[in-house]
Order: sequence, then C-alpha cells, then structure tokens
Amino acid sequence: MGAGQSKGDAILNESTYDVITKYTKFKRNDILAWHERFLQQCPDDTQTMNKEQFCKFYRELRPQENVNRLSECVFRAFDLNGDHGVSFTEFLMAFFATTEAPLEQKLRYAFNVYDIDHNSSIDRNEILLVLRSMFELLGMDAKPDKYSYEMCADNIMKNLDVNSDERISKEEFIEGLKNDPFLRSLMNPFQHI
Ligand SMILES: [Ca+2]
Ligand SMILES: [Ca+2]
Repeated sequence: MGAGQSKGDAILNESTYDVITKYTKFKRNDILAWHERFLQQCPDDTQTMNKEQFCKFYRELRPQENVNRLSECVFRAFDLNGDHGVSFTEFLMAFFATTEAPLEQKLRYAFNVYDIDHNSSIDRNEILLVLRSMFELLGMDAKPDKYSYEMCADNIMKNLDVNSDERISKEEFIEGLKNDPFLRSLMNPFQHI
C-alpha cells in the first residue's frame, strides 16, 4: 500500500462486483459499504479474514445470539476454497445466502458447517462436534451431559442417513432438513437470521 493511501481507498475490482451481483441481491452501494466494513476487520494487507478476525466480526453481526462456538464452524463453512481465510467475495456471498436466500441455499451452507473435513459428507463425529455449538446457540447448554449429545447424534443419523452408509450426503442433509421442522430447528445455524 503506497504512502498516503488508506485502507478505505482500496477499491473493488469489477470482476468481484460481477460475481457478487450475480449471486446476491446487493446493490453497488451496499457492496461498497460492506467492503469498507470488511476491510476494517483485517488490519493487514491480505484483504482476507483469518479465523480470529472472522469470529470477532461474526459475533458483531449476530449480537443477540450466543455464537461464540458457532462462529468457528461458520468460518470453515464460509471459507469455500479451504485456504483458511475468508475473502470478501466468500464473505458477502455466504452472508447473503445465510440471511436472505431461500431455505435450500441456507441449508447448503449449513451442510458446510457440519462437513468439518470438507469431504462432502457428514459423519456422526462431525455432528457431535457441531451439536455443542448448536446447543449453545439455542440456549440448551445449561449442563447437557455427554449422553444428550450422543442420543441426539444417533437420532440425527437415524433420520437423515437414508441409505444407511453411516454418512449423510449433501442431498440427504438438505432433503431431510427441508422435510423435518424439528431437526431443522435443532440443526440449522442460520434459521433466525
Ligand atoms: Ca477462502
Ligand atoms: Ca465430512
């Protein structure tokens, strides 16, 4: 960054605009405002948020909710290319999808939240890990014992793993949650935003 230039001067290139306007309903002014806000969160020149920066920002975006644990899971889900950083394009597309998009699009990101190792399927262990964040978000973390998590995970596997291969595919996840309001309320981290 040259002398006299501040981060606020950083401009978005047209291809970023094109991608974002194609996949979201944001207008140019919205995108500019988000970009400025985004850059304030990453003080280095990378223009990409690391996990710590993202989690802090995400907690600010959902101030009424307990997303302390969840924000780390959401970081992995928003980092679509898996380079351990969330770029502006990744952020704004994901933020739109998880707040204003139709249910199916929200569930696609919800799937990514659970698919911790990015292998395009969810196993019981991944469910157990994310359930703790969901219990916290839903205010169910008073003192759940190990047993409640295990029971819950078994129940989820039983209901979503339609072909019984011990894994939940993206299709099983989306179809299952679309058709089961109870599981959706328990598992979708983006239902209230
Ligand atoms: Ca990334
Ligand atoms: Ca997985």
